[in-house]
Amino acid sequence: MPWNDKFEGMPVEELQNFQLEKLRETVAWVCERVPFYKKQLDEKGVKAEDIRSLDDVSELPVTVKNDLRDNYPFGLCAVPMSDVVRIHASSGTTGKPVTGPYTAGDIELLGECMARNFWAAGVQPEDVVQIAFGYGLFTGGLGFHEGATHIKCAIVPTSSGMTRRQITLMQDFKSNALCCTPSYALTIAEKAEEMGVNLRELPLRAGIFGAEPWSVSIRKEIEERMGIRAMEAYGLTELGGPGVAFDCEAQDGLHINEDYYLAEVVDPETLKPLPHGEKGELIFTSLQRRAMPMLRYRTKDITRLRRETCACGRTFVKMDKVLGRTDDMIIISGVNVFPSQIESLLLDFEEVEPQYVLVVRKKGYLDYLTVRVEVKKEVYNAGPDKEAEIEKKIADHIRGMMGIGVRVRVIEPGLIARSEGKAIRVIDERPKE
Ligand code: DLL
Repeated sequence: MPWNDKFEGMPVEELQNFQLEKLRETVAWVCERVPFYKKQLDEKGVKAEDIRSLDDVSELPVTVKNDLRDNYPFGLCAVPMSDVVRIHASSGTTGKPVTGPYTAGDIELLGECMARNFWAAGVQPEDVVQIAFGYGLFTGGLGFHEGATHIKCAIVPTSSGMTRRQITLMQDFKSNALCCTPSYALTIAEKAEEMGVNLRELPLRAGIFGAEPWSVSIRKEIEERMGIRAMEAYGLTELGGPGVAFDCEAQDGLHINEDYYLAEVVDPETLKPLPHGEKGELIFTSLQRRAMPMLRYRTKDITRLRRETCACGRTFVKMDKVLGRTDDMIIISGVNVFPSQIESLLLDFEEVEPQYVLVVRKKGYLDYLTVRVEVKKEVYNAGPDKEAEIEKKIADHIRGMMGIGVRVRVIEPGLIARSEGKAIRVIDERPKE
């Protein structure tokens, strides 16, 4: 049974009527309160009452990260500061951070969405939940905290880092669930092995991981090493943090919290809506957020949507695991490549550790890719001939599966910096335009 059967199991038609009503409300809300949106809606000649069906969402203006930056910090805020109870932010790699203000109702919404995520992962009120996402401006730590609070779990708010202590607390407090980035989960697993702690023997049962792309192979690797089910969370600061979409027991795509978010997939070049099943850029309109609602926010994340009867009984539309981002796509010999595709091919080899970086360089108009991947200790110790053999095997496999030539360099285990939050998987040495 889902956490909130009324919405999670609502018949699709009823759900869509609900979305339509909330969409109109949101458009009216921002039109009255956010000059940036009023101007754009006026220019397009769209009013809330003109929206007759969900397809009409395509008449609304899109919002991009730069709009948030240009209006930093609170230009897109729809409520006075007296109604704001919390402000999160994401630093990103360039420019000003993106702000995420919340009303008390927005925080409640975040808690509800995250409770659904925990519940679907089998987390119960009597469970001890260790939250190793960063607490602070990042939405991960406190976002998960809200969800576990709704369920009334015993929360261990470790935040990220101090990996030895994470493991000791996991043993001492008998944590049943762990929440962190998938790359940090691997760091924890590795450290536990080093400490001689068998995580599989601990009461740890479930993990909820997210905030960065991870392949199905990494999921299996984590499940295997920790003896848990590895579930997923997806979200972004601009839409309120985690809690946008979550994994159910079927582990076959993430259910989007459709009572709170209206999802579209569009062609990233033309912005033309794409039918379900086709891959494109994911766009969200928030339906019930009040402090900083977003109309058609372009996530830059690439995925596809599926509306199907899920084994779990939830009716919410599903998105596939994020395949990559429009901005981390590399074009090698004319082929679009996402780091996550390479990741899953690397993990087809038993000899490698799940630690790699992709180095992208430019020569003329072409991008060149070098894959640096750690190998297991015994393989590394076997010497250069063995290394060369594996490098060739991996490069051949990538060529066979993706039709691109890459250079593979196997490296000593432990050489790649371990992640405590979002891992850096791509080093882009191409000149900036
Ligand atoms: O990462 C929110 C979050 C926290 C989600 C904890 C899940 C768990 P931002 O820092 O704003 O917010 O980064 C958002 O991270 O556009 C995706 O590119 C990526 N991302 C988030 N979740 C996933 C996921 C948080 N499950 C950006 N799979 C998004 C792949 C993800 N990418």
